[in-house]
Amino acid sequence: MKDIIKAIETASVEIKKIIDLGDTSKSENENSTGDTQLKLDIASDVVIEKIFSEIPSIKAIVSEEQDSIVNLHEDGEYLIAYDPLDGSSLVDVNLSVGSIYGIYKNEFNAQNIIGAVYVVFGPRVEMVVALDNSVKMYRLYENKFNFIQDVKLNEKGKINATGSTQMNWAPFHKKLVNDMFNDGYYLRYSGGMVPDLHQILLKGGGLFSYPATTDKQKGKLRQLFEVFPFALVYEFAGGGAVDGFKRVLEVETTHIHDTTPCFFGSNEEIKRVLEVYKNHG
Ligand code: FBP
Repeated sequence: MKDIIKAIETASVEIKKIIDLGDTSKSENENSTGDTQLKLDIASDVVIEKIFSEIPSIKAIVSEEQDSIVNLHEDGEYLIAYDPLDGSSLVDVNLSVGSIYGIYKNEFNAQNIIGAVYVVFGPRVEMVVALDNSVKMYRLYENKFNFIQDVKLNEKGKINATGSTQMNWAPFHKKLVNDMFNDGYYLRYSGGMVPDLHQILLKGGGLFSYPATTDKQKGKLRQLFEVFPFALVYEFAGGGAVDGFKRVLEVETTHIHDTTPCFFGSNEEIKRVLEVYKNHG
């Protein structure tokens, strides 16, 4: 596992250079879910695949930017699903973005995720590693990631990060969100999943929601690359992650690019979501 974390550190130093110097324009290509790929997405993906291809313990990888699984080392122990540069469309407006990695064993599904790493490219570059029921944060300084702190969520927070298009919200979801604002929660939503979830983790708690909507019945965020890794981080940090009705780590995956509605937060907020949604199953 140490070689995988080291590989992610190396890739992140390279991706930081791509973000600083790279071309933020659109490429000619579309990924398998029909999104036009930015040149930054492709450049970051190439860096990660090259570095992972040299790690013997990695059996196979799958990228959000690619259609299918890439087999690397037959005797490898781990499978890695990753989003090379989540929220990449925010780079040209100089907002924070991130890379997300889910580390699986035997199969790409929620039951087999054993570790997660995400890297925030913001005013500072920070890496958060969730392994063995603990969550640790590191910060990049002079090409080296230094340990900063253990990350733990409080039982209840103050942040409300409300994803997706409000006009397509179910009335009961709109009520949930508004009731939280009326209870004094404050809005913090950049449109970048990585910095938005990082803020809630470091500010002690709250709720990030990307629900099912009338236009996206299965939500937007991808299970293997985005949702399951952050679910492991939030659970190991003492919070929770649900799809509205159950732990998101009980969601079944039938296709590598499946999406799911998702809610990440401290325990009080997760209970509140389950309470509201249970009557609307
Ligand atoms: P990409 O994987 O295509 O970057 O999309 C993911 C994302 O940008 C998340 O980072 C963010 O939370 C969400 O989509 C924003 O979606 P919306 O603009 O619909 O709220």
